[in-house]
Amino acid sequence: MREIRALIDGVWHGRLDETAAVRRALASARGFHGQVTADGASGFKAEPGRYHLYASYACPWAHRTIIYRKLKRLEHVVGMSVLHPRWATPDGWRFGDGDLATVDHVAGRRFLHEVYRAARPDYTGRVTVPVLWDRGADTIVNNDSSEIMRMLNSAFDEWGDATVDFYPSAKRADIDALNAWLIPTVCSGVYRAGFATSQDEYDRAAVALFAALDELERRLSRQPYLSGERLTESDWHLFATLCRFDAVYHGALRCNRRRLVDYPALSAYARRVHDAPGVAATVKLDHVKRHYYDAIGEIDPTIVPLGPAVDYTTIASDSMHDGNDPFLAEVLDFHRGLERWLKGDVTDRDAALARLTDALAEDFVVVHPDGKRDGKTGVLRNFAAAFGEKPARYRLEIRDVTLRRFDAGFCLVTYVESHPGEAGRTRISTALLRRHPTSGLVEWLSLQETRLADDAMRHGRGDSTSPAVAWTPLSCSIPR
Ligand SMILES: N[C@@H](CCC(=O)N[C@@H](CS)C(=O)NCC(=O)O)C(=O)O
Repeated sequence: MREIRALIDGVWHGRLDETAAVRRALASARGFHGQVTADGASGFKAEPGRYHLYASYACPWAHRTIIYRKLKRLEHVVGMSVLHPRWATPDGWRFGDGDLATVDHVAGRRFLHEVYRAARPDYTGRVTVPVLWDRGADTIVNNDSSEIMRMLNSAFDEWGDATVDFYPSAKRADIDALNAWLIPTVCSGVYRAGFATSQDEYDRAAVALFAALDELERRLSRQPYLSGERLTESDWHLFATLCRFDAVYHGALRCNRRRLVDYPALSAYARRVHDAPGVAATVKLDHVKRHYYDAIGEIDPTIVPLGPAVDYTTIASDSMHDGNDPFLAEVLDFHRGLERWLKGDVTDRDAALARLTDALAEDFVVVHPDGKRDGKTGVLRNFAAAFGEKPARYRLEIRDVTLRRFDAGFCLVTYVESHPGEAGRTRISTALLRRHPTSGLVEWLSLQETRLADDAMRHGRGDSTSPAVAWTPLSCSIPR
């Protein structure tokens, strides 16, 4: 059974079995929902120096409030103490005084659960960040990030930047509607997937999460921000999730069908938001990684993740051949050399044969259209026999070349090869190659050739007139 940390009736439990009864007790926890307002009618009047934010750079919920404090220029109005990202200890969130945490600037407490108990001695609930503390009343005003964001957005405008408004009245209905879908599906969705306690629970959360990311990709390829031309509250909800996605959600929380970088519009959007003045300083991936990999013990190790769904044709950054690729030039050179050799267009027959024997370093099998197979010896014998068929004038054209590069140095090369004047000799060749990491030789791992009717190619139709001839595996160096 999973162990969690929580306060139950004011008693701190650093290692608590998450029984059904514990789940029920925590689900009914009320939390803190006081409101700071400019006029103080709520009992919490906005004043400089009175309120204090307890936050963590690791936590996306707290990150949103840190961004607001920064972008609304409230750093001198609302204080802040930073909790240490290592959280999966029996103490839960704790203060510190090193690189990754600060002391508790309000009361010098050591742990966040002490802050909660100071506010409500019989508190029941998880001890979470962010927390907005009232120094005047010595209590927690609020521990809900969405509500704290709204307060920071407008209650302190007398001292902060009143021109910055992430919840403009004209857009409120849109923002609320968007948040109602975005927060549970995406922002909490990564947690529902990551901390699922059954495969079914994980599958549902992860499928919904990636469907939502697909939808967001479509939306953000049409407009710069979620609500149109301007940054609004919903963007901060989304950004805090996206900037963690590839660093931790993809790996630690198994949200791995795709990475953020696999979504062109979403990743351009994340960079755009990140580049807004002040934001970059709030993104601290060292805190983020420390925190999530610390929590990994809470993740069910038996859950099988959805992904990765790697589409090798789309991750290639240089998928189309630009005409100057040295690797490709080497590959095509070899192909031309082989063809020349086949056609007997060489002066020293024995040297050419020796070079080819060297080149075809490992054994391989050629499967002919009729299903007959040839090993290396047979192929060389056929090649040698072909010497007698040397045409009057040897010509070879290679065109429509594409090169796709994959991870670990693998490349897929396709090209149309034709021999003008020789009917039935037009072929599409598809070769899987790589440069051997230690020998540096280009290895032909497999070659598949599909013969085409010459007139079909001339008319742009790539109809195959014969089954593929597959050579596999074929490993050889490229003769110079
Ligand atoms: N509803 C809260 C959720 C905050 C939250 O879940 N914070 C996490 C860190 S990312 C936390 O402090 N978890 C501690 C725990 O659950 O024990 C909010 O939006 O402010």
